[in-house]
Amino acid sequence: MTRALVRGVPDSFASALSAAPRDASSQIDVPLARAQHAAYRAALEASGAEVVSLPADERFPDCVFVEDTAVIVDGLALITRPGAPSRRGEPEAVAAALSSHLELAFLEDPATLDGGDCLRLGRTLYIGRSGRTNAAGIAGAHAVLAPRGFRVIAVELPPDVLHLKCACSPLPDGRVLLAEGTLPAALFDAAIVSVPFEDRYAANAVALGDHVIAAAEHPRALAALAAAGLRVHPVPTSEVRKADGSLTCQSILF
Ligand code: CIR
Repeated sequence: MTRALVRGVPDSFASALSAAPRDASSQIDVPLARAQHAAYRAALEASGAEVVSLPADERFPDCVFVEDTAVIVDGLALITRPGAPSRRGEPEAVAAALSSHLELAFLEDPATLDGGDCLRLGRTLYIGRSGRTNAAGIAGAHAVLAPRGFRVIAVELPPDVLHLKCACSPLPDGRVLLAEGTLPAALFDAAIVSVPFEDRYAANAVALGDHVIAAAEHPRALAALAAAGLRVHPVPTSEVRKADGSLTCQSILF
């Protein structure tokens, strides 16, 4: 059974990072964020995952976004060094939780890498070079993964894209969910399920077997996923979105 590691929403989530300055309309409602996180956890369970929960840590406003702290491949957790300095302490508790299940590998300064920049397709790991993931981070991931038979492909991201998986995410059977007008489909050696550019936020979805957890606010994307033969679990995302987060970033599947 797939396990999904999640982490609670701290009170300090109200001051989570976001690229745009927070104004009156983008204040985070923490109780609502917690309710949406509960819906997310329920969707993981309905998709067949066993949910493993770590407590929130008030020192880290962004700690709910666990995906950025570890990349899982074949029994190994590559513990990251997140690109945002305020997030550097987040991996410690995640590494401790994963250590009883997986072998651990680590990245060293000056490498930075966020899990949200990593998309695995078969034996290939696509890694976005972004404001958070630098060339040393990609080289560090390559050094760990190449001996295990993985190919690493670096993808240059436009400055307005936070993470690679803001534009695309892996689906079952090797397909890729991709927002039109973001990255070239030819980048991936895979069948593509497209969402319109206007719904690009919904190109970030969590695939588990033939289930997919997707943003409830994007009915066209939900319809595209259903038409692709997937069992769709819509989850509300208004509060994580105010912190530049989405759905894959709230869990680590292992
Ligand atoms: C950040 O800026 O780091 C968080 N506020 C959002 C991280 C989202 N992570 C992800 O999409 N993998």
